[in-house]
Amino acid sequence: MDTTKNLEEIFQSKIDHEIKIEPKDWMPDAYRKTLIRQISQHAHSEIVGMLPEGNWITRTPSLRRKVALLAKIQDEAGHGLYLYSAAETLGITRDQLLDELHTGKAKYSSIFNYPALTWADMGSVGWLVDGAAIMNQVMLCRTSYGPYARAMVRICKEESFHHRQGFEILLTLSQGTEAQKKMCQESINRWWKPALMMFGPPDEQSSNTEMSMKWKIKRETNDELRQRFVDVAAEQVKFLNMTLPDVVWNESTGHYDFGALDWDHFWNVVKGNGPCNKQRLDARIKAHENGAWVREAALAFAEKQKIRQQSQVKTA
Ligand code: BYC
Repeated sequence: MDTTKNLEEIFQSKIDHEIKIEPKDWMPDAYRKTLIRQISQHAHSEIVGMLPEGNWITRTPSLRRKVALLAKIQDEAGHGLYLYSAAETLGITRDQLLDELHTGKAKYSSIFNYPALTWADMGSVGWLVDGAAIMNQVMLCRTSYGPYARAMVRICKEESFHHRQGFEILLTLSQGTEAQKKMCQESINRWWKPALMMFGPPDEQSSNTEMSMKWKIKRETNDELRQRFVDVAAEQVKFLNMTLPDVVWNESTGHYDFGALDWDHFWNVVKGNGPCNKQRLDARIKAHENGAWVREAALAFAEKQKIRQQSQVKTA
Protein backbone atom coordinates (compact mmCIF):
# COMPACT_ATOMS: atom_id res chain seq x y z
CA MET A 1 0.00 0.00 0.00
CA ASP A 2 1.23 3.52 -0.80
CA THR A 3 2.25 5.55 2.23
CA THR A 4 2.07 9.35 2.13
CA LYS A 5 5.86 9.42 1.73
CA ASN A 6 5.64 7.14 -1.30
CA LEU A 7 2.87 9.21 -2.79
CA GLU A 8 4.92 12.36 -2.29
CA GLU A 9 7.90 10.76 -4.02
CA ILE A 10 5.77 9.63 -6.98
CA PHE A 11 4.24 13.12 -7.20
CA GLN A 12 7.62 14.91 -7.15
CA SER A 13 9.09 12.45 -9.61
CA LYS A 14 6.27 13.18 -12.07
CA ILE A 15 6.99 16.87 -11.72
CA ASP A 16 10.72 16.36 -12.18
CA HIS A 17 10.00 14.35 -15.33
CA GLU A 18 7.66 17.03 -16.73
CA ILE A 19 4.54 14.83 -16.42
CA LYS A 20 1.49 17.01 -15.78
CA ILE A 21 -0.49 16.59 -12.59
CA GLU A 22 -4.18 16.06 -13.40
CA PRO A 23 -7.25 16.67 -11.18
CA LYS A 24 -7.72 13.05 -10.07
CA ASP A 25 -4.01 12.46 -9.31
CA TRP A 26 -2.80 12.40 -5.73
CA MET A 27 -1.24 15.74 -4.73
CA PRO A 28 -0.02 17.20 -1.41
CA ASP A 29 -2.54 19.46 0.31
CA ALA A 30 -0.09 22.37 0.20
CA TYR A 31 0.25 22.02 -3.61
CA ARG A 32 -3.55 22.03 -3.99
CA LYS A 33 -3.83 25.03 -1.67
CA THR A 34 -1.17 27.10 -3.42
CA LEU A 35 -2.72 26.36 -6.83
CA ILE A 36 -6.19 27.41 -5.65
CA ARG A 37 -4.62 30.58 -4.23
CA GLN A 38 -2.69 31.48 -7.36
CA ILE A 39 -5.28 30.46 -9.97
CA SER A 40 -8.11 32.21 -8.14
CA GLN A 41 -6.02 35.35 -7.62
CA HIS A 42 -5.36 35.26 -11.34
CA ALA A 43 -9.06 34.74 -12.20
CA HIS A 44 -10.09 37.60 -9.92
CA SER A 45 -7.46 39.83 -11.58
CA GLU A 46 -9.00 39.15 -14.98
CA ILE A 47 -12.51 40.16 -13.98
CA VAL A 48 -11.48 43.11 -11.78
CA GLY A 49 -9.15 44.11 -14.64
CA MET A 50 -12.20 44.65 -16.85
CA LEU A 51 -13.35 47.56 -14.69
CA PRO A 52 -10.80 50.33 -15.44
CA GLU A 53 -11.18 49.61 -19.16
CA GLY A 54 -14.97 49.36 -18.97
CA ASN A 55 -14.99 53.02 -17.94
CA TRP A 56 -13.56 53.95 -21.34
CA ILE A 57 -15.93 52.06 -23.66
CA THR A 58 -18.21 55.07 -24.12
CA ARG A 59 -15.28 57.46 -24.56
CA THR A 60 -13.08 55.83 -27.21
CA PRO A 61 -11.87 58.27 -29.90
CA SER A 62 -13.25 56.16 -32.80
CA LEU A 63 -15.52 53.22 -33.59
CA ARG A 64 -12.46 51.12 -34.49
CA ARG A 65 -10.99 51.72 -31.03
CA LYS A 66 -14.34 50.91 -29.41
CA VAL A 67 -14.63 47.54 -31.18
CA ALA A 68 -11.07 46.59 -30.19
CA LEU A 69 -11.56 47.65 -26.57
CA LEU A 70 -14.86 45.78 -26.29
CA ALA A 71 -13.24 42.63 -27.69
CA LYS A 72 -10.35 42.93 -25.23
CA ILE A 73 -12.65 43.29 -22.25
CA GLN A 74 -14.74 40.36 -23.44
CA ASP A 75 -11.56 38.26 -23.73
CA GLU A 76 -10.76 39.11 -20.10
CA ALA A 77 -14.15 37.80 -18.97
CA GLY A 78 -13.34 34.62 -20.91
CA HIS A 79 -9.94 34.32 -19.20
CA GLY A 80 -11.67 34.63 -15.84
CA LEU A 81 -14.00 31.78 -16.82
CA TYR A 82 -11.19 29.44 -17.95
CA LEU A 83 -9.31 30.14 -14.73
CA TYR A 84 -12.31 29.71 -12.40
CA SER A 85 -12.99 26.41 -14.17
CA ALA A 86 -9.36 25.33 -13.67
CA ALA A 87 -9.61 26.23 -9.96
CA GLU A 88 -12.86 24.27 -9.63
CA THR A 89 -11.05 21.07 -10.71
CA LEU A 90 -9.16 21.35 -7.39
CA GLY A 91 -12.32 20.94 -5.32
CA ILE A 92 -13.48 24.49 -4.65
CA THR A 93 -16.75 25.93 -5.97
CA ARG A 94 -17.26 29.05 -8.06
CA ASP A 95 -19.51 30.45 -5.32
CA GLN A 96 -16.78 30.01 -2.70
CA LEU A 97 -14.22 31.69 -4.96
CA LEU A 98 -16.44 34.68 -5.68
CA ASP A 99 -17.42 34.96 -2.06
CA GLU A 100 -13.74 35.22 -1.10
CA LEU A 101 -13.28 38.00 -3.65
CA HIS A 102 -16.37 39.94 -2.58
CA THR A 103 -15.58 39.70 1.14
CA GLY A 104 -12.03 40.97 0.56
CA LYS A 105 -10.38 37.68 1.66
CA ALA A 106 -8.89 36.89 -1.76
CA LYS A 107 -6.22 38.97 -3.43
CA TYR A 108 -6.19 40.21 -7.01
CA SER A 109 -3.41 42.02 -8.86
CA SER A 110 -2.37 45.30 -7.24
CA ILE A 111 -2.31 47.00 -10.65
CA PHE A 112 -6.10 47.27 -10.91
CA ASN A 113 -6.32 49.56 -7.92
CA TYR A 114 -5.02 52.53 -9.92
CA PRO A 115 -7.33 54.83 -11.90
CA ALA A 116 -7.42 55.06 -15.71
CA LEU A 117 -7.46 58.84 -16.10
CA THR A 118 -6.86 59.49 -19.81
CA TRP A 119 -7.32 57.71 -23.14
CA ALA A 120 -3.54 57.13 -23.19
CA ASP A 121 -4.08 54.91 -20.14
CA MET A 122 -5.86 52.39 -22.37
CA GLY A 123 -2.60 52.27 -24.33
CA SER A 124 -0.43 51.94 -21.22
CA VAL A 125 -2.65 49.23 -19.77
CA GLY A 126 -2.31 47.24 -23.00
CA TRP A 127 1.41 47.82 -23.49
CA LEU A 128 2.66 47.73 -19.90
CA VAL A 129 0.02 45.84 -17.90
CA ASP A 130 -0.71 43.17 -20.50
CA GLY A 131 2.99 43.19 -21.39
CA ALA A 132 3.94 42.40 -17.79
CA ALA A 133 1.14 39.83 -17.60
CA ILE A 134 2.44 38.03 -20.71
CA MET A 135 6.02 38.06 -19.43
CA ASN A 136 4.79 36.33 -16.29
CA GLN A 137 2.26 34.05 -17.94
CA VAL A 138 4.30 32.50 -20.75
CA MET A 139 6.06 30.36 -18.13
CA LEU A 140 2.63 29.35 -16.79
CA CYS A 141 1.83 27.61 -20.11
CA ARG A 142 4.35 25.01 -18.82
CA THR A 143 3.12 24.99 -15.24
CA SER A 144 2.89 21.52 -13.66
CA TYR A 145 -0.90 21.41 -13.18
CA GLY A 146 -2.56 20.30 -16.44
CA PRO A 147 -5.83 22.32 -16.40
CA TYR A 148 -3.98 25.54 -15.49
CA ALA A 149 -1.29 25.02 -18.16
CA ARG A 150 -3.90 24.35 -20.87
CA ALA A 151 -5.95 27.42 -19.92
CA MET A 152 -2.80 29.56 -20.06
CA VAL A 153 -1.97 28.61 -23.66
CA ARG A 154 -5.16 30.21 -24.94
CA ILE A 155 -4.92 33.15 -22.55
CA CYS A 156 -1.39 34.00 -23.69
CA LYS A 157 -2.41 34.00 -27.36
CA GLU A 158 -5.17 36.49 -26.64
CA GLU A 159 -2.97 38.59 -24.35
CA SER A 160 -0.53 39.20 -27.18
CA PHE A 161 -3.31 40.89 -29.19
CA HIS A 162 -4.11 43.03 -26.14
CA HIS A 163 -0.47 44.00 -25.87
CA ARG A 164 -0.32 45.11 -29.50
CA GLN A 165 -3.62 46.94 -29.23
CA GLY A 166 -2.17 49.01 -26.35
CA PHE A 167 1.13 49.70 -28.09
CA GLU A 168 -0.70 50.88 -31.20
CA ILE A 169 -2.76 53.37 -29.19
CA LEU A 170 0.45 54.82 -27.73
CA LEU A 171 2.19 54.82 -31.11
CA THR A 172 -0.65 56.87 -32.61
CA LEU A 173 -0.56 59.36 -29.73
CA SER A 174 3.24 59.57 -29.88
CA GLN A 175 2.98 60.74 -33.51
CA GLY A 176 0.17 63.23 -32.80
CA THR A 177 -0.02 66.78 -31.46
CA GLU A 178 2.15 68.11 -28.62
CA ALA A 179 -0.78 67.62 -26.23
CA GLN A 180 -1.17 63.99 -27.33
CA LYS A 181 2.56 63.34 -26.92
CA LYS A 182 2.43 64.84 -23.45
CA MET A 183 -0.57 62.69 -22.51
CA CYS A 184 1.28 59.60 -23.75
CA GLN A 185 4.44 60.28 -21.70
CA GLU A 186 2.47 61.22 -18.58
CA SER A 187 0.51 57.99 -18.77
CA ILE A 188 3.65 55.85 -19.22
CA ASN A 189 5.21 57.61 -16.22
CA ARG A 190 2.19 56.82 -14.01
CA TRP A 191 1.85 53.13 -14.97
CA TRP A 192 5.51 52.15 -15.13
CA LYS A 193 6.31 51.40 -11.50
CA PRO A 194 2.92 49.85 -10.63
CA ALA A 195 3.43 47.57 -13.68
CA LEU A 196 6.84 46.46 -12.32
CA MET A 197 5.17 45.61 -9.02
CA MET A 198 2.80 43.19 -10.78
CA PHE A 199 5.61 40.61 -10.69
CA GLY A 200 5.26 40.44 -6.91
CA PRO A 201 7.66 41.32 -4.08
CA PRO A 202 11.46 40.95 -4.45
CA ASP A 203 12.60 37.33 -4.25
CA GLU A 204 13.89 37.69 -0.69
CA GLN A 205 10.40 38.79 0.47
CA SER A 206 8.48 36.25 -1.64
CA SER A 207 7.07 33.60 0.70
CA ASN A 208 5.80 31.24 -2.02
CA THR A 209 8.49 31.23 -4.71
CA GLU A 210 10.74 28.50 -3.30
CA MET A 211 8.02 25.83 -3.06
CA SER A 212 6.29 26.98 -6.24
CA MET A 213 9.58 26.55 -8.15
CA LYS A 214 10.13 23.07 -6.65
CA TRP A 215 6.63 22.09 -7.76
CA LYS A 216 7.17 23.83 -11.13
CA ILE A 217 4.05 25.92 -10.64
CA LYS A 218 6.37 28.87 -11.24
CA ARG A 219 9.39 28.40 -13.48
CA GLU A 220 11.12 31.74 -12.90
CA THR A 221 11.35 34.05 -9.93
CA ASN A 222 9.64 37.43 -9.54
CA ASP A 223 12.92 39.34 -9.91
CA GLU A 224 14.06 37.39 -12.98
CA LEU A 225 10.81 38.10 -14.80
CA ARG A 226 10.75 41.75 -13.71
CA GLN A 227 14.27 42.33 -15.09
CA ARG A 228 13.41 40.63 -18.39
CA PHE A 229 10.34 42.84 -18.73
CA VAL A 230 12.39 46.01 -18.07
CA ASP A 231 14.97 45.02 -20.69
CA VAL A 232 12.26 44.42 -23.32
CA ALA A 233 10.20 47.55 -22.51
CA ALA A 234 13.32 49.77 -22.52
CA GLU A 235 13.91 48.81 -26.16
CA GLN A 236 10.24 49.08 -27.19
CA VAL A 237 9.85 52.59 -25.73
CA LYS A 238 12.40 53.87 -28.25
CA PHE A 239 9.84 53.25 -31.05
CA LEU A 240 7.51 55.63 -29.24
CA ASN A 241 10.17 58.33 -28.81
CA MET A 242 9.18 58.33 -25.14
CA THR A 243 11.14 57.46 -21.99
CA LEU A 244 10.71 55.17 -19.00
CA PRO A 245 11.19 56.90 -15.64
CA ASP A 246 14.45 56.02 -13.82
CA VAL A 247 15.52 53.47 -16.44
CA VAL A 248 19.19 53.55 -17.44
CA TRP A 249 21.43 51.13 -19.29
CA ASN A 250 24.02 49.46 -17.07
CA GLU A 251 27.08 48.56 -19.13
CA SER A 252 28.55 46.33 -16.43
CA THR A 253 25.48 44.09 -15.95
CA GLY A 254 24.29 44.19 -19.55
CA HIS A 255 20.78 45.06 -18.29
CA TYR A 256 18.71 48.18 -17.70
CA ASP A 257 18.57 49.46 -14.09
CA PHE A 258 15.07 50.55 -13.09
CA GLY A 259 15.36 52.49 -9.83
CA ALA A 260 13.94 51.62 -6.41
CA LEU A 261 10.35 50.42 -6.05
CA ASP A 262 8.35 51.45 -3.00
CA TRP A 263 7.39 48.09 -1.45
CA ASP A 264 5.65 49.68 1.54
CA HIS A 265 3.32 51.34 -0.94
CA PHE A 266 2.81 47.97 -2.72
CA TRP A 267 1.83 46.13 0.49
CA ASN A 268 -0.51 48.95 1.39
CA VAL A 269 -2.28 48.60 -1.97
CA VAL A 270 -2.42 44.79 -1.60
CA LYS A 271 -3.97 45.20 1.87
CA GLY A 272 -6.83 47.23 0.42
CA ASN A 273 -5.65 50.81 0.76
CA GLY A 274 -4.79 51.70 -2.85
CA PRO A 275 -6.42 54.59 -4.72
CA CYS A 276 -9.30 52.47 -6.15
CA ASN A 277 -9.58 49.29 -4.00
CA LYS A 278 -12.95 50.24 -2.54
CA GLN A 279 -14.36 51.41 -5.86
CA ARG A 280 -13.29 48.18 -7.61
CA LEU A 281 -14.75 45.87 -4.97
CA ASP A 282 -18.01 47.84 -4.80
CA ALA A 283 -18.36 47.67 -8.60
CA ARG A 284 -17.69 43.89 -8.58
CA ILE A 285 -20.28 43.23 -5.87
CA LYS A 286 -22.86 45.38 -7.65
CA ALA A 287 -22.24 43.59 -10.97
CA HIS A 288 -22.60 40.22 -9.24
CA GLU A 289 -25.86 41.24 -7.58
CA ASN A 290 -27.25 42.68 -10.82
CA GLY A 291 -26.35 39.44 -12.60
CA ALA A 292 -28.38 37.23 -10.23
CA TRP A 293 -31.32 36.95 -12.65
CA VAL A 294 -28.99 35.78 -15.44
CA ARG A 295 -27.59 32.99 -13.24
CA GLU A 296 -31.11 31.99 -12.16
CA ALA A 297 -32.36 31.96 -15.75
CA ALA A 298 -29.38 29.88 -16.92
CA LEU A 299 -29.91 27.35 -14.11
CA ALA A 300 -33.65 27.14 -14.84
CA PHE A 301 -32.92 26.58 -18.54
CA ALA A 302 -30.40 23.83 -17.74
CA GLU A 303 -32.93 22.17 -15.42
CA LYS A 304 -35.62 22.32 -18.13
CA GLN A 305 -33.23 20.77 -20.68
CA LYS A 306 -32.44 17.96 -18.23
CA ILE A 307 -36.14 17.18 -17.69
CA ARG A 308 -36.79 17.23 -21.45
CA GLN A 309 -33.86 14.84 -22.10
CA GLN A 310 -35.08 12.49 -19.36
CA SER A 311 -38.60 12.36 -20.83
CA GLN A 312 -37.15 11.73 -24.33
CA VAL A 313 -35.15 8.78 -22.94
CA LYS A 314 -38.33 7.37 -21.31
CA THR A 315 -40.43 7.60 -24.51
CA ALA A 316 -37.66 6.12 -26.69
N1 BYC B 1 -0.81 42.00 -6.43
O1 BYC B 1 5.26 34.87 -2.59
P1 BYC B 1 4.79 35.77 -3.65
C1 BYC B 1 -3.83 40.20 -16.02
C2 BYC B 1 0.90 38.47 -3.14
S1 BYC B 1 -3.41 40.61 -14.44
C3 BYC B 1 -1.43 41.49 -5.35
O2 BYC B 1 5.81 36.23 -4.63
P2 BYC B 1 3.47 34.15 -5.67
C4 BYC B 1 -4.66 41.17 -16.76
C5 BYC B 1 0.89 36.96 -3.33
O3 BYC B 1 -0.40 36.49 -3.71
C6 BYC B 1 -2.12 39.66 -13.87
N2 BYC B 1 -0.86 40.53 -4.57
O4 BYC B 1 3.53 35.09 -4.41
C7 BYC B 1 -6.02 41.15 -16.55
C8 BYC B 1 1.30 36.48 -1.96
O5 BYC B 1 0.20 36.57 -1.06
P3 BYC B 1 -0.40 35.29 -0.25
C9 BYC B 1 -2.59 38.57 -12.99
C10 BYC B 1 0.35 40.09 -4.93
O6 BYC B 1 2.07 33.68 -5.83
C11 BYC B 1 -6.83 42.10 -17.18
C12 BYC B 1 2.26 37.56 -1.49
O7 BYC B 1 1.98 38.71 -2.25
N3 BYC B 1 -1.65 37.52 -13.17
O8 BYC B 1 -3.45 39.16 -16.45
O9 BYC B 1 4.55 33.11 -5.65
C13 BYC B 1 -6.25 43.08 -17.99
C14 BYC B 1 3.70 37.15 -1.64
O10 BYC B 1 4.08 37.05 -3.03
C15 BYC B 1 1.03 40.58 -6.05
C16 BYC B 1 -1.49 36.55 -12.30
O11 BYC B 1 -2.11 36.50 -11.27
C17 BYC B 1 0.41 41.57 -6.82
N4 BYC B 1 0.99 42.13 -7.91
O12 BYC B 1 3.85 35.13 -6.90
C18 BYC B 1 -4.89 43.05 -18.20
C19 BYC B 1 -0.49 35.51 -12.72
N5 BYC B 1 2.22 39.94 -6.15
O13 BYC B 1 -1.43 34.68 -1.15
C20 BYC B 1 -4.09 42.11 -17.59
C21 BYC B 1 -0.49 34.33 -11.81
C22 BYC B 1 2.28 39.09 -5.13
O14 BYC B 1 0.73 34.34 0.04
N6 BYC B 1 0.15 34.64 -10.55
N7 BYC B 1 1.17 39.18 -4.38
O15 BYC B 1 -1.02 35.89 0.97
C23 BYC B 1 1.46 34.58 -10.37
O16 BYC B 1 2.25 34.32 -11.26
C24 BYC B 1 1.95 34.79 -8.95
O17 BYC B 1 0.87 34.60 -8.08
C25 BYC B 1 2.61 36.18 -8.70
C26 BYC B 1 3.05 36.23 -7.23
C27 BYC B 1 3.84 36.33 -9.59
C28 BYC B 1 1.64 37.31 -8.97
